[in-house]
Amino acid sequence: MILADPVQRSHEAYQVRVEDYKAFRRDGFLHIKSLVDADEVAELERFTDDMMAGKTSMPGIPAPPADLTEAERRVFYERIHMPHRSLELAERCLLHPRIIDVLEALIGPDILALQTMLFFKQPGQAGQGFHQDSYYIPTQPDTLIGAWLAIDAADEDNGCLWMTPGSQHEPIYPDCDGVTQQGDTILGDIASIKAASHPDVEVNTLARIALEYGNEVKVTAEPGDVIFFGGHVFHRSHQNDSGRSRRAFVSHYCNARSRVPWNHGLPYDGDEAGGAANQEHILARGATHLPYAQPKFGTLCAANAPELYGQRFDDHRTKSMMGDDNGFMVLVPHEDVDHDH
Ligand SMILES: O=C(O)CCC(=O)C(=O)O
Repeated sequence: MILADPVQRSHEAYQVRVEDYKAFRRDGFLHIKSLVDADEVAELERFTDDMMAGKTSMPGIPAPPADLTEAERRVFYERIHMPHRSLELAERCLLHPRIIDVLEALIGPDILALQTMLFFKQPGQAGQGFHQDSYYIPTQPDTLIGAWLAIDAADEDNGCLWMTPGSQHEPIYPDCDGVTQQGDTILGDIASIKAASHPDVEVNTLARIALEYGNEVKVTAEPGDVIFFGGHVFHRSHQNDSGRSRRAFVSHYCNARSRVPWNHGLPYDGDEAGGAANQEHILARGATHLPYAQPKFGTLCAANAPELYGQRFDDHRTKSMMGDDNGFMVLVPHEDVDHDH
């Protein structure tokens, strides 16, 4: 088997193992330990500490009022949406090459970076009840995937993620309370749900479907670990009942060949005509026939450095991620694949 030429990149590439790929397909999520370096996580930790202390701020996000006590300041923020559009550090995390290496193997080779969220989750702050991420972020075809980067250690007490293995095979349940227009309504007999993400399982009716699995697992994590999870998997987190912080940086991506009629609720060209917002999202890896945005702060990725992260100009053969003889997922040009199988 001839492999595609390796490209010269400055990071130590992460190669996904075939076993991990299979686990992702089987369970709907994949936990990769120590994917992001400690010094990069420390930068997020410092930044969020400084925000809570009112020492730094982010454009468009109010600082904690000066008359708050320290305890009040620590719970002033819960979650900041789309920080990569105003903060260089967040753009770097969204386009982190080792996170994109994993995505390339799981849903690639072409990756579009869509969304970021910075969770503060300080002591006493709420969790998020059962939900499916594709309910909030539609991609067509649906290739949505989340990458949840632990800033602090996360466990049962401070509100780690809980996943329902196998539930990635479920359709996206539409709502009857009009929160989104999403859901697999093409299925004739699909039930509607209401109050997705509500922590109370009596109120959130998606919980009835999720709890029938009876196999929910907690996913504890150390700083620098990343949990990848598909857009259909049922998952939730509980309130932080510890005296410790549980911060996380969460990003969402899809295959760059999917159409994305979503821009975090913000207007975009073609929105009113039911068009797509691909031009608002950054091409992280590979290539696409669809439009894409450049990263605002110049983080290297396929959009601005195609020679490093795009498809090679001198090689227009279609490629797919496949398992090699050593058990790693690698990029293989199609003409080298045995077409008899
Ligand atoms: O971090 C959390 O507590 C919840 C995150 C989550 O469920 C998500 O990002 O979809």
